[in-house]
Formats: sequence, C-alpha cells, structure tokens
Amino acid sequence: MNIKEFAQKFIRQTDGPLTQSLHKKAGPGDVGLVPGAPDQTVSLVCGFCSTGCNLKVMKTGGEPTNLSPEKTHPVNSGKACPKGWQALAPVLSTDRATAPLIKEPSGGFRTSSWDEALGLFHDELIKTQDQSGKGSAAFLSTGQITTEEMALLGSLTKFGLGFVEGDGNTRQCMATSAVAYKQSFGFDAPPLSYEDLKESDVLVFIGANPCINHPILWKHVVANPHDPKIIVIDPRFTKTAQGATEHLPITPKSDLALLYGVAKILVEQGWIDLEYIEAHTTEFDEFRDFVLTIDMDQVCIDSGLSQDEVFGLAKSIGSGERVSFWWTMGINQGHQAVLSAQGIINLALMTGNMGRPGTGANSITGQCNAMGSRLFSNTTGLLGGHDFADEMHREKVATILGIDPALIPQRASIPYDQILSEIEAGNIKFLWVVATNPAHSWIDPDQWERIRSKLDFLVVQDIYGDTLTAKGADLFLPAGSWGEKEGVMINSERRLSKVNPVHEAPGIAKTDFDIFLEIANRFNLGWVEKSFATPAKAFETLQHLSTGQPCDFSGIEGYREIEAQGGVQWPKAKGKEAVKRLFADGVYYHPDQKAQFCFEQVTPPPYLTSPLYPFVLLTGRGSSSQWHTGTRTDRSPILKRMSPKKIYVEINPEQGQLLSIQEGDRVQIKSRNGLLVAWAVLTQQVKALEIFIPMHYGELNFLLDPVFDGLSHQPSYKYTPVSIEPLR
Ligand SMILES: Nc1nc2c(c(=O)[nH]1)N[C@H]1C(S)=C(S)[C@@H](COP(=O)(O)OP(=O)(O)OC[C@H]3O[C@@H](n4cnc5c(=O)[nH]c(N)nc54)[C@H](O)[C@@H]3O)O[C@H]1N2
Ligand SMILES: Nc1nc2c(c(=O)[nH]1)N[C@H]1C(S)=C(S)[C@@H](COP(=O)(O)OP(=O)(O)OC[C@H]3O[C@@H](n4cnc5c(=O)[nH]c(N)nc54)[C@H](O)[C@@H]3O)O[C@H]1N2
Ligand code: SF4
Ligand SMILES: [Mo]
Repeated sequence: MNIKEFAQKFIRQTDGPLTQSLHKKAGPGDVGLVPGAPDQTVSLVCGFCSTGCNLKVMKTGGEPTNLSPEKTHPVNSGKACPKGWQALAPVLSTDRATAPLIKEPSGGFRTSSWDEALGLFHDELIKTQDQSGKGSAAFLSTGQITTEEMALLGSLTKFGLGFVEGDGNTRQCMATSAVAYKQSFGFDAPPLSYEDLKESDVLVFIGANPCINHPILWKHVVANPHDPKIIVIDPRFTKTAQGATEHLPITPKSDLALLYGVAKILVEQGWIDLEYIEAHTTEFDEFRDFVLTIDMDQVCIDSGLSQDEVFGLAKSIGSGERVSFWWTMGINQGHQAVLSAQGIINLALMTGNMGRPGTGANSITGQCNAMGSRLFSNTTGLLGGHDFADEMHREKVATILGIDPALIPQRASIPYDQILSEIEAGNIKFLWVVATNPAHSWIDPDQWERIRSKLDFLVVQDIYGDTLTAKGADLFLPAGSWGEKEGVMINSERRLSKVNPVHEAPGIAKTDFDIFLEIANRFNLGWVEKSFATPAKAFETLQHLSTGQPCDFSGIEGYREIEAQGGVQWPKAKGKEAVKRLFADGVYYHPDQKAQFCFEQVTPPPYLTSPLYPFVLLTGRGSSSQWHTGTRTDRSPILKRMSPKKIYVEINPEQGQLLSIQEGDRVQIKSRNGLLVAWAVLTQQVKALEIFIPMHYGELNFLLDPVFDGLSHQPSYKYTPVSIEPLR
C-alpha cells in the first residue's frame, strides 16, 4: 500500500462519530460549506511547514472525509509529504481540547464556561497590572496561526491591554534571517521564488535538510532540468546530502570561517561581479580588505575541510551562471548566526547572483506562517514591517486602526530570552502563551520550570489541553485548529495562501481569532472590532498596513484573488503585478537603495569540547513524519508508525566501536546541564566526535547550553559539548 492509499484509508476510518461536531457555528468567512451537501471540496494551504502546499479536502454530509494535494497548484502540483496527507488526523483527534480549564488549588483542572474563563483572564490581568504595572504582562506567540490572528493578538495586547513585551517562537527559528536581511537589504525580505530551485545551475544548501523538512520544496530541485551542481554543507550526511552532487561535512559552527575563506578566494581569483558590486552595494572595499586578511590554513582547521574542498566550493560559485544559496537552521541557530547568514548574502552580492532567475541568498522559512509572524506579530517590528521607534510609523498604524498614537509602545519588545529573564527577576508576572510549547522547545527548559513559580498567572492557548506547557497553566483556553479557521499564511517564497474551515472546533473551543475578539470585548476595546471584525475585514486592515511598505500587498483583490490564483506573492501593490523574485532591478530597501556588506571577526562557540565533554551534540528534525514537540503529529497513528518510537542518538559506527556501543544499546549522554538516556543508532550520517538527537523528544533540551546569537537573540540549539557512555 502506498502512502496515499494508507493515508486515505485512515482518513476514511476516522469519518463518523469522531468528526461529528458538537457545536455548529457559522463564521463570517465560511467558504461555502453547506452542511449535508455531498462531495464538496475546499482548498487550503497546509498548516505544517513553510513550503505552503495546497490541500484539497473533500466533504460529505458537511464533514471532512478525504484529503488530497491540489493537482494544479504552483507550489506542490499534486504532491504532499506524509504530514500533508495526514493533516486531518490531528484536527479530528478525539483528545482535542473542548472547553476552558481552570487550575484548582489542589493542582488539578476543572472545565469552565467561556464566561468564567474570560472573566478570570480579565480579573487576573487587571490585578497583576494594578499591582505591578501595565508592563508586567507579556505574551509568547507563534508562526503557526493565521496572519490575521497574529495581527489581532499583537494589536489587542500592545495597543489595548498595555503590554510592551511580546515575542514568539519565530525567535527560535527565523530571528537570525530577519535581522540579517534587515541589515543587509534594509528590510526583512527573502528574495526567492521556488522557480529558482529549478533554474539554478549551482545550488548551495547550508545547514538545511529540505529532503526531510521541506520535502515538496525539494521536489523543485529534483525537477531542475539543468543538471545542476547541488552542494550541501552540513556536518551530517543527511538525506539531502545523499541526494546532492557534493557534500561538504563541515565542522559544526565553522560556517562563518568557511564563508569568509570562500569570499577571499573569489576576490583573489577575480571571480566577482565588480559591475554589480559598484552599482548595487556598499562597503565592499572594507569587506574585501577584511577577507584578504583571512588565514586559509585556519579556515581549513576550523571547518575540517581540505584546501581543495574550499577552493572547489569557491570555484563552483565563481564559475556558475546562476548560483542560488539556501539556508535554514544550521545557520540560523548559532552563536554568530546573523553574521553567518550575512556571510552567505555577501557571496551572492559579490558574485552578482541576485535578482536573476536561479540566483539569490535565500533563507527557507520553517513554520507554515513564520513569514506572517515576521511581518505582523507586532513583536520585534510594528505591524506590517514598521518600526515601533519611528513616530511616523506609529502615526500611520494608529490612523489605520483608528486609535491614539500614544497607545503604541515606542520600542519593540525585548526578545524571548529576556522576557524569561524578566519573569525570573519578578518584573513580568502574567504570561499568555499562544500556539507554542516552550516547556519542550525552549533551549533552557529548566528556566521554563523556574519561571513557573515566579509567574502570578500563566494562560496557555492551544488545541490540546495536555501539552507540557498547558499542564503548567493557571488557565487553559481551547483553540480551533488549522482546518477550523479562515485566514492567510505566508510561505517561504512570500506567497499568501488561504486556510479555510473544513471542520468546526470541538466542544466549545473557539478559533484563536474569536478568543482574541472576545477578550477585546471583555476589556471594552471597541476599536478592535472595527479593524478586526472578521478575518476578511482583518485582511483588509493588513492590506492597509502593508501599503507603501516593501511587503505591500494592497493590490490583492481580497481573499477571492488569493483563492483563484493558488496564492499571491508579495509585493503586489495597487495596480501592479505580484513580484515573483525580489531585486530584479538591483534596488534594495536602504535609503541609498543599495545592499550592504556586513561582517565581523570569527569567534569560537562560548562552550567548547573538553576531555570531560568531548563530543558535539547536534539537534534538529529527525523525520518527515514528526513535527517539533509532537503534539500534532503524535495524534496520527500513521505518522506515529512512520516515526521512531523512542528517543535515539545517532553515533558514527567507528566511534561506537571505540566506545563499545552497539546498535540498540542504551547510551547515557551528559552535558554540563543535564543527562539523558537514548537508544544508539549507528550511522555514517554523523562523523566521529559528533552525535545527533532529534528535537522531538522532551528530555533533549535539558542538555543544551543556553547560548544565543548576540544580534538576533536566536538560541544556538546545535552545539553542545557532551560525553557519551554505554549503559549496561
Ligand atoms: N518533518 C518536519 N519538517 C519540518 C519541521 C519539523 O519539525 N518536522 N519544522 C519546520 C521548521 S519550524 C523549521 S525551522 C525547519 C528547519 O529545517 P532545517 O533547518 O532543515 O532543520 P534542522 O534539522 O533543524 O537543521 C538543518 C541541518 O543543520 C545541520 N547543522 C547543524 N549544525 C550545523 C552547522 O554548524 N553548520 C551547518 N552548515 N549545518 C549545521 C543539521 O545537521 C541539520 O541537518 O523545518 C520545518 N520543517
Ligand atoms: N533542540 C532543538 N530545539 C528546537 C529546535 C531545534 O532545532 N533543536 N528548533 C526550534 C524551532 S526552529 C522551532 S520553530 C521551535 C518550535 O517549537 P514549538 O512552537 O514549541 O513547537 P510546536 O510543537 O510546533 O508547538 C506548537 C503548539 O501550538 C499548538 N497549536 C497548533 N495549531 C494551533 C492553533 O491553530 N492554535 C493554537 N492556539 N495552538 C495551536 C500545538 O498543539 C503545539 O502545542 O522549536 C525550537 N526548538
Ligand atoms: S512539505 Fe510542508 S507544506 Fe507540503 S505537505 Fe509537507 S508539511 Fe505540508
Ligand atoms: Mo522553526
């Protein structure tokens, strides 16, 4: 049985009592769902990764009965990975949260009505803010709800409830790319189109494993007709590396040294595009002088690559006609992450590999709506890629929302790690966590446990009431999931696509959008209703907010056009066509319209291996059937069957032999922060002195060193010195 038949079989099996909604609620944006009518199909973008595949859900009798990928969609043309095929299973799961939960003095939870739950939310927030100041409340949000919901949450909290601090899990993921682009290009704008994957003659993937993590994006590489060179720079011999023409098994966290070394060779060999540099960039002379001082022997020592390998990489880049660079978490999660991303951007700029088909310095985003959160979560930037510190921007946003500009904070939020530190210091006492599971995913879960006792009140809003984070809540709010709501998500190529309801939230659960609106009502914030009455109205508001910005999508004819086109890429300003690939005209977003070379000295990771902790622990995604903390994918029996059952550690076979570790042995892994026991998998995918454990297991992050990039404050999840020994 192939995966398709497998998936369909399961979905048919779940039809029946499982899918019978307890409450019928017709949302204003419902897309033609007529209960009872047979054979309806509804199209919606996948709610897992940022590839943005479109899925078609078949409904019978008003309930979803089947799912298949959209055949003609430009992103996935009839394909989906296992998570896409199984997208309904987590929605239809019997253990969805169905009612609000309130923690009782005994420590247990009891269910409550919305009236009581929201009354408690109101009273506790007022109490905390009266005692400790308005700024003593904060939120942590996500890249996995709709853009309309993000903007509503960010506006409600910061302009209505007096919050100043609020960040999201995008900090763990995309903060590095956002800062790198902003500094280099003047705006956080991934330039790519998926067509570039097909049009390059040289593709360089750095710290990215799309075969597992963006499987359908990888299909565009496979479809490249130009017999391209595919170079993968990853410490591990991943599935992606196995599918490449060349693998450079770099020493972890030496990317910056390598990228500067490659830049030096490009300069020395004259493999650079001086015309492009002159016309479209600044600070190249300083960058050239800097890289000319780089010691190439040191580059080889740092990166673990030979002179030939480094030179070969430079030559491939220098001689390619259409070279594209693609990076993800191997770059974004590091102690010099922003500089490393900019090291990649510099290579694209100096070789003129920007703006043409098949080129670009392209950060692949992670979550389904990471790009939406970068523009509209109202955390590090003011709505629509604006700046909190800019008075004109505050006035523009205030005018659009019909509020007093004085309500808008004059600075961006402090980052995630500092919000947690402020909680530890007793300065933030009320925390609202929406659609993220930090008790598992945060780099320092011990810190998460510590802050629990420091908080007066923790609100967790999730689609399941039993996540690690939800278990620690004082108040739990049950949310409608993907497939139960309407709105827009923005994928890696800046494509806005629709999510649509195909099912109703179970019990009395409500969409995140409706929860936010009800909270606004509790606090009598009438202006919220004006700009965010419905998802469609909120989308119009987002369009106004985007007007005149690099991300201007005011020219989209509402939801209708997005649905008709299979998504629309930003920018699409009024009266203009949507732009497939950015910077075709060489015009960047800095005031001088030029891109900037950014660079700094290379520094080693703050904690290095030692005789006590001689191995480097790498972490990341383990399989295409597992999603992060597993709350959703673990609900699908099929995905569960496709996933490793228990925590495992990948060890090089020769290393295993040296340590007397055999396949299937229990192994103890210890760092200065903690220890865990995992099952050994011996594989050539990892080198000696490096081990890999997937992030999907809750005990992993207790081991990690809480190290952050200095510029983006993104955690460095991928480098922790550890020891390993077999347990007998
Ligand atoms: N199946 C599945 N797909 C997903 C997700 C999921 O949980 N499951 N999550 C989504 C999200 S939110 C994200 S952000 C993306 C992440 O997508 P990826 O970034 O592709 O995922 P990771 O496995 O975290 O890391 C990528 C690679 O970085 C390598 N690496 C580690 N350290 C270094 C280093 O120092 N240098 C270099 N060059 N490489 C290094 C790792 O070996 C790993 O193979 O995936 C998205 N897609
Ligand atoms: N060791 C290690 N740790 C890592 C990483 C790594 O590479 N290594 N990667 C980091 C990265 S890149 C990321 S993005 C983070 C991800 O970390 P998290 O965001 O903590 O992971 P998820 O499991 O995706 O959590 C999303 C939560 O939202 C809930 N949810 C889903 N849909 C909805 C919805 O519509 N509404 C509401 N209210 N809730 C919903 C889910 O049930 C789940 O509890 O992990 C980071 N942690
Ligand atoms: S590749 Fe990503 S967007 Fe496409 S089906 Fe899989 S998880 Fe969904
Ligand atoms: Mo991510």
